[in-house]
Amino acid sequence: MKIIYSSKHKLHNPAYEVYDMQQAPYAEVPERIEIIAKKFRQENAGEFIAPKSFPISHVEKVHHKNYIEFLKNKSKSLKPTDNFFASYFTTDTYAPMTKDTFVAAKESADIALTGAELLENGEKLIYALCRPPGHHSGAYNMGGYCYINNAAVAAEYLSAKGKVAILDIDYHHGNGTQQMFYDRDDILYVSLHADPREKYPYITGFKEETGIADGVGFNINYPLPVDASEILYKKTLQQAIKNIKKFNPNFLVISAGFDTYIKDPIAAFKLTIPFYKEIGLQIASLQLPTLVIQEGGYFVSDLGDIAWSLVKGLSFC
Ligand code: Q9C
Ligand code: ZN
Repeated sequence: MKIIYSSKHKLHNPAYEVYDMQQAPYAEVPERIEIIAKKFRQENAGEFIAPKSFPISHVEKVHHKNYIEFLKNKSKSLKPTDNFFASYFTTDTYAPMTKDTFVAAKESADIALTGAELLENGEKLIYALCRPPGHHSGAYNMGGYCYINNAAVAAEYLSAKGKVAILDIDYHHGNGTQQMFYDRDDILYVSLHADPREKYPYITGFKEETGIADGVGFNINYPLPVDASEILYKKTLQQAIKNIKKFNPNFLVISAGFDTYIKDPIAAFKLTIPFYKEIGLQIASLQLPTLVIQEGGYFVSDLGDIAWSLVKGLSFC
């Protein structure tokens, strides 16, 4: 396994989010990535590689240019202590902008692209330590701690070389990723997540959302009860894996969120640390070149152990 990492994510460290009309501590903290990186170093999980800088055109294949320019110019214009909530180009109050938000988000996308390029060149398993996360960011919006959709940027890059399946195992539906590829038959999006009637992002993630035009049948949502058990999760994942196999992709991108963990402070699934190895084993059974993109996960002290458990399963091919 190769691990793509940069310390630049630390530059993005918002002071607070707004929840229920009040300032609340920002859950998406820099320590999230540092604790996973530390665990991977301790376990000698693989070679650490710094990201290459890719042209912004790769990002603008899935995001609208006007949105990316706004993100870049507005970020730069802020004062070092600003925690700015945009009133457009955003879906919610969980993605404040700071002076270095664009710098960190672009670096996060470069981490994903560096991983995608290595996969293209024959690498079998890459772990992209992306932060900020991406799957709630759509063609022209930030939201839910996300600014640039790293998994989508990587999938778009890989789609030039073959068919791509995206498996999203974050607790929340990846509304941004779904939107970007909703009319495409060369990129399959499959997601397991909490019922959107009760949990963020609330308005997408229903099983009736199967794609439009050429994309019909290439978007598969598995909404689950907000407190889903390991047994139900395992059964549902088996269905998801079966559908990915049927699609017969050349590459697999995993949107790996660890907010499905039993102790996660903002979620309620019941998954335990050893269960992530089971998830990894099921994914590995596909025997595909696999790019893991870090998404959510907020019980910070256990994120290293969760990631390592997943990797132990993934490496078993
Ligand atoms: N007070 C990701 O996992 N809801 N984003 C926060 C908690 C926003 C999650 C409410 C959830 C966004 C990448
Ligand atoms: Zn999430």
